[in-house]
Formats: sequence, C-alpha cells, structure tokens
Amino acid sequence: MDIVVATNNHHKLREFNRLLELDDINLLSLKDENYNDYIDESGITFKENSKIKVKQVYLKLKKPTIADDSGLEIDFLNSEPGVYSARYGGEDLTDKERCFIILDRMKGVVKKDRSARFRCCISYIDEKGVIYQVEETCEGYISENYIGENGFGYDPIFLVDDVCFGLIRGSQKDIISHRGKAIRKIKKYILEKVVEKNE
Ligand code: ITT
Repeated sequence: MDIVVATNNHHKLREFNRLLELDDINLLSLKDENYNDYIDESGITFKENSKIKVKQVYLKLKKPTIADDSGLEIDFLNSEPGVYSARYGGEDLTDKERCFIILDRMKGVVKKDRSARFRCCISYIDEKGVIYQVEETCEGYISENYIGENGFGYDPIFLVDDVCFGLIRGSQKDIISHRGKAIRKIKKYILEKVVEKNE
C-alpha cells in the first residue's frame, strides 16, 4: 500500500519517514509523485489546513494521503504565530530570521510568561476518501537566546524542561514532540485499517 506524504517541508518528511515506517506501507513524497500544485492553506485552524492539504492531493493522485499542519503558539503573543508559523514576518524570511523576530518581541519577558506549545494536526485520507484527524501538542517555553542548529523552524528557541529542541537529536525530539505523538496515534489507526482490510 502506498501513502503519499503531502508536505513540501523536507524536515517534516524526514520525521514522517522516521516514525511511520510500516512493513506493508510505502511512503511517497510529493516529489516522487511529481506533484507541484500550489496548495492554498486558507484555513484558520490547523485542522482545516491539514484537511485542505490531504483533500487536494488525494483528488489529483487518487492515493491515500497524509499531511500535517503545525505551528507554534506563544501565550504572551496571544497564540501567535499559530497557523501563520511558516509565513510569520513575511514569506521570504529564513527560519532563523523568524526565530529572531520572536526573540525580539519576547525581550525582557520573564520565564513564567514565556509559555508556548507546538501544535500539530495530522489528517489521513484513505483510498475511499474517508478522512481521519488527530491533534497533539508539545508544551514548553521560549528561550531567551537562539540555541543550537538541530531540527528546523522554531526548534532553536523552544525549550522543554530546560532542553532546547535545537540541541537534541531527531530521535529524541520524536519521543516528546507534537508531531511524534500525532504520528504514533495515526499509525495505530492506519494499522487497524490495514488489518481490517486483510481480514
Ligand atoms: P507543508 O505545508 O508543505 O507541510 P510548511 O513548513 O509550510 O510545510 P506548515 O504550514 O504546517 O508547514 O507550517 C509549519 C511551520 O511551523 C513550520 O514551517 C515551522 O516554522 C513551524 N513548526 C512546525 N513544527 C515544527 C517543529 O517540529 N519544529 C520547529 N518548528 C516547527
């Protein structure tokens, strides 16, 4: 069985490959499928956007598809950048530049007010077009400095129990991260469906 991973973010793709390894399942990237269409993430929630991604890709490729929409919510910034995490501060900025915008906006804010979470909604659309969704979070807080070069996005400014995501290995991040938790949940669902189909 083939499942298309509907993401253009190669870091996410690597996390999916690491976590969604299943004997009967072959993960395909959008590149493998020569899929280059623009996906308009016009939703205002992670749930809406991850559904938009799987539906659009499924309608064209007619294959089971999985996608994630995720982002960082900072309490002090009224949950910003939220669903705009990938575009925060402007489309052309680098991940590092986006991190520094946040560090600047959080300058002088005391630790107890630096709480934040990564949120991730994963949608899976099966061969019949039935959609299943899971949402998970990873609670933490925003560091005062840019720390480490591991991971991607806001990892170098996100701390869990004093450990920065910018310093840990991918396999360690998977254990506690929003995406790690969500992929494990959806993997269970997909496995159950595969068993049902083979019965
Ligand atoms: P696709 O839509 O193609 O999957 P994207 O990067 O545009 O790729 P999103 O719209 O879901 O994906 O935006 C997610 C952004 O949230 C991402 O670009 C990062 O800036 C941030 N983000 C999400 N998960 C993260 C993680 O595990 N570590 C660091 N930053 C993360």
